Amino acid sequence: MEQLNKTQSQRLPFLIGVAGGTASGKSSVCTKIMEQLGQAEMDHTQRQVVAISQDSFYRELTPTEKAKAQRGMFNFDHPDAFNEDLMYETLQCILKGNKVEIPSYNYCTNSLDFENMLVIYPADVVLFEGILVFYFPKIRDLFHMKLFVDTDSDTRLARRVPRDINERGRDLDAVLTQYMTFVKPAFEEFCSPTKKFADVIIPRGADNTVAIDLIVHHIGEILAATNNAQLYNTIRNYTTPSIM
Ligand code: UZR
Ligand code: MG
Repeated sequence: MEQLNKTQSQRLPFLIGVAGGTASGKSSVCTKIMEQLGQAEMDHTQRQVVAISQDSFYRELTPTEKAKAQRGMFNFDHPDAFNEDLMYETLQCILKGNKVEIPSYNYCTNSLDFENMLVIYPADVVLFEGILVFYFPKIRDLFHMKLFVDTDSDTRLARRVPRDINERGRDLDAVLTQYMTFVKPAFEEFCSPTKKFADVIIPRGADNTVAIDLIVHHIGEILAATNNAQLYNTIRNYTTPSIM
């Protein structure tokens, strides 16, 4: 992680947490928010809004755990599967306006991919999405706004099955066994209770265009205020003679 110069480090972001069960549409909600703000096609270094996934903070598994994961016997839906400290430190760093690098996650190998690091440039709005982003109190307290994507369990399972088979290299039996053994019980124990911490609950996820429009409108106002403040500072620095 790198310290940036003063101008960049003054860009202190508004941090939004996006939680919800597996396949509830968290990433899609983030993508829609970014698209509607005209951010999706923008160059990464220029973006005012960025999205990060909690998947980048799975902790590295021991060889025994890796073997379990290959057999679908490792619980990736449990809070212990995550590196809480790294998640906290990284968000702190982002909140201070610094550039950070985080690994991507490879679902086929169940491991972090340090070869393909994601560079997160300072932005005005940072979306952090994942099943358990509101679970850890220390991390929960960092968010300025908390969204919970609330999609029916059967809809989520119907989405999760083809996704795991097509994108994450699993077979049907393994997907269903893992769902019944780990995903569903962990959702009920750890994820669903965090809904009460949300400021806004989005029923039906990314299909809920009205909720997304409202959120986008609110973020748009934050961005406008930030842009105005930056413009004001630039003008003030330009017109105020420096006193030595
Ligand atoms: P989303 N997950 C995997 O399937 N494999 C991994 O290596 C790491 C995570 C799953 C995890 C969880 N559970 O339900 C899901 N399992 O990713 C969270 N089993 O991702 O929020 O995109 O559904
Ligand atoms: Mg996801």
